[in-house]
Amino acid sequence: MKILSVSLLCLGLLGATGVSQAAGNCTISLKGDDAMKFDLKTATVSAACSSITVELTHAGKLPAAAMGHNVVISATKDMDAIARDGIKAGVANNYVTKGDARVIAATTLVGGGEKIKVSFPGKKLTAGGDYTFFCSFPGHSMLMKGKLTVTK
Ligand SMILES: [Cu+2]
Repeated sequence: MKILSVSLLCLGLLGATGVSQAAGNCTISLKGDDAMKFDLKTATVSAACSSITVELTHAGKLPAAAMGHNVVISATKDMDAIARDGIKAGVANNYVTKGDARVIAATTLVGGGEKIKVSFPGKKLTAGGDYTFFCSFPGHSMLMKGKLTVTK
């Protein structure tokens, strides 16, 4: 009987930890560099967050004109078209078409040594949906992308 109650307690603790992690994942923190890479291939956030913050740090030295980075979040199926249209929108628009309804969130462009962040409501995401974060600087989304997992 004693063993049973100890196991139940352990299960209870594990359950509580899982829940608090899901509710706590309201930040996506990414680092970009001069080698056209993000430090993460995956990130997880909760659709229950009233606000999700996307943070980007450019840890490199190159200026935004040569090696600028941003973070765009969209449904995975929309990524290629958003990136293509973003090239037309140009650097003045941070390589994101103004008012593009397919874009769930996007930071502005940063160069080496700079940081940027943007926030959006968690309700713009659906738990279990297929989402991607990527950089829309011309050519970068080939390498600079990752899977965004959305929990409840
Ligand atoms: Cu980039």
